[in-house]
Amino acid sequence: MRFRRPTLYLPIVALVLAVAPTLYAQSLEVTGADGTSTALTAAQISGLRHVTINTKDHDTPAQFDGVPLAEILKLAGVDTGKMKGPQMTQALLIEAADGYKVVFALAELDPDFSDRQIILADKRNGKPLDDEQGPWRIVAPGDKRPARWIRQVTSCKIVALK
Ligand SMILES: Nc1nc2c(c(=O)[nH]1)N[C@H]1C(S)=C(S)[C@@H](COP(=O)(O)O)O[C@H]1N2
Ligand SMILES: [Mo]
Repeated sequence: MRFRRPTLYLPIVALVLAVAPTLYAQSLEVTGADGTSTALTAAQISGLRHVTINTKDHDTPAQFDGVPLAEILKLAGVDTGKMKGPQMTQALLIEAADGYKVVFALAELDPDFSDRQIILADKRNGKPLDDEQGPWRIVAPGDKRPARWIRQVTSCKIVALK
């Protein structure tokens, strides 16, 4: 009999069940203006173009690494660099695991419109973000208050004003 020793395989089953929700949570849903969604894994996100920002986290100097939101827009099908018309009333709605939400106007995120750096950060001072903040957090140093520095980001979606 193959499964005659539960003491051997039960701990393995328990471990897989314990870890599965965490693995599942570690994907980021990106949705375009047409409603098409893609789930990006942590590995896919770490493969995207990253930048490093030296800023302050509250009053403490901190370095963040992350993906410019312009890259996320491209994945959502936005042709950055040629935005006009309807895109001037579109925004990126970013949602977190606790239900917190923020928006950035698309024009805030396109390097042709703005020199602001706004990133989906995955590292703080060289280390992956902890569970309270990560795996992804928005870092937007140009905001004087950090209310849009949304922690535990789960999805990014293009939305339009009607
Ligand atoms: N997911 C999530 N992110 C969030 C919030 C929140 O309630 N949920 N609060 C925001 C507000 S109002 C502030 S001031 C900062 C606080 O950042 P801190 O937790 O690093 O101090 O987080 C922002 N990011
Ligand atoms: Mo806040």
